[in-house]
Amino acid sequence: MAGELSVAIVELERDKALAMVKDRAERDSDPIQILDECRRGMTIVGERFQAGDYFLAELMLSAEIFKGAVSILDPYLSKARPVQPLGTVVLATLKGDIHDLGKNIFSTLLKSQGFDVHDIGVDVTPALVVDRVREVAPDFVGFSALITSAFDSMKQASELLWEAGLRDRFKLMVGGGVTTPMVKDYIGADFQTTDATAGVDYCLSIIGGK
Ligand code: B12
Repeated sequence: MAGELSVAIVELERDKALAMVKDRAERDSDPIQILDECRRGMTIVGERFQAGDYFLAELMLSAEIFKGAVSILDPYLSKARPVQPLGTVVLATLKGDIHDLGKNIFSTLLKSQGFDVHDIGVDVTPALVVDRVREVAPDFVGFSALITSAFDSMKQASELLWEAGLRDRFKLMVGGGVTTPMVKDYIGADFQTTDATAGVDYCLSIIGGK
């Protein structure tokens, strides 16, 4: 059953939802649990959209509420971060896709575990990915996808990274609601998931094995 916070997000009660997030965070509740309740609300909003009960305007409003919640929680999640980063991650949503809620959750969870995250945003060109990877020299690169038409941009980025001689220096991850093991193979990634926690566990396991 959805909690009070999830319901406030589903009902698009922005002020109420954000006040609840702030209040719970200040009262020392586990920020990851609060984030998870917000995510559950977003899942229900997605279901209503798919059923035709909600339209784009409602989706956009819920996305704004979610972003507000993440920015309130970010300092609480960072409290536990170690001084020396565990590893470096470059994240992007590729050309043709502007969805970023899942990417932002993954970024927040990675930061809470002590990773240094370079988020280059949405609708990112493959060439920009190559530039940032060359500049940052990350341990991991993560692509987030919610639109099937972004698969080709991800594949192109992966190919350009090989051509630039950079691809064997990091693990390539792909995540987001529309991704599958077949998409992973198509773009030549090392790991695929639709669960941000599994992505964090993967990064921890690779860093732990180094
Ligand atoms: C919210 C939403 C929007 C919001 C996006 C707000 C934002 N800032 O992101 C808005 C309203 C802007 C929007 C716009 C559009 N949308 Co939209 N949208 C959705 C919706 C309802 C939810 C997506 C979401 O945020 N889910 C919640 C997040 C938390 O889940 P997630 O991304 O999977 O992330 C989790 C994991 O996958 C993981 N993860 C995510 N990324 C990564 C990356 C790595 C590396 C790792 C390890 C893990 C990881 O972490 C998260 C937590 O576990 C979906 C429907 C659905 N049920 O999925 C449609 C959906 C994705 N949209 C869709 C469409 C078509 C559009 C539009 C084209 C609509 C239009 N006609 O204009 C435009 C997009 C334009 C574009 N070029 O991108 C379609 C895509 C169809 C397809 N297969 O291509 C969907 C599936 C709806 C549908 N059934 O038709 N949308």
